[in-house]
Amino acid sequence: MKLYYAPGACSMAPHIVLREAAYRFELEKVDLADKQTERGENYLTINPKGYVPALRLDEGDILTEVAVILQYLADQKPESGLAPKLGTKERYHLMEWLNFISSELHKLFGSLFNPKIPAEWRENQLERLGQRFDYLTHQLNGKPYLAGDSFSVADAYLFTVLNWSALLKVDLKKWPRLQEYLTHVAAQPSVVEAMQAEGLRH
Ligand SMILES: N[C@@H](CCC(=O)N[C@@H](CS)C(=O)NCC(=O)O)C(=O)O
Repeated sequence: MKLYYAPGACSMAPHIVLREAAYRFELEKVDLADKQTERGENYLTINPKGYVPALRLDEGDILTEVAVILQYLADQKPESGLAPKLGTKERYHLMEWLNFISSELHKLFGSLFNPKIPAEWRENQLERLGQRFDYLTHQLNGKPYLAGDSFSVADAYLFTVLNWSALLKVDLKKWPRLQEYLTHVAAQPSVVEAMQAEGLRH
């Protein structure tokens, strides 16, 4: 298996899960500006959508979209306990979280990466993010993890996007539970290793 990634991007979520579930895998960095991989391949021939992550399966085909890759990885190793069994009510709740993180957090944060974002629009996006943070704070009250008592693929994804706060100058002071959650998940060995491998931490 090979994960195409960019340091600190949303591809870090499947990277964390690959480590958490003890997969054997390779990493290949992608330069998102010129769409070249570190081995000199045109990334558009691998993922014509041009964004990371992409996972090359051992059979050769390519899987994309964070929420789908995460579930694939969890389902191939059910013993890892990273997602409830397919078809169960708990699994639909996990999917609910993955969809929320993708459409309500990932994409809202994503717009803040654009250096051309007008100040007024940034304020609007921050206000909407704040509403999502209020909801998350409520949901994480008294719980160590997002979707149950143990770390799941939803935590790998939530950590990855919330971790952009510092970089994007999104102040989490109003949401101490989220800051606490970030600190707690950051200490997870799979997260430490993924961040080190991506050059984000010593
Ligand atoms: N819908 C995609 C979005 C992936 C995405 O937004 N990737 C970003 C990094 S976090 C990216 O590669 N952006 C570069 C680009 O779109 O050219 C998914 O869930 O995998």
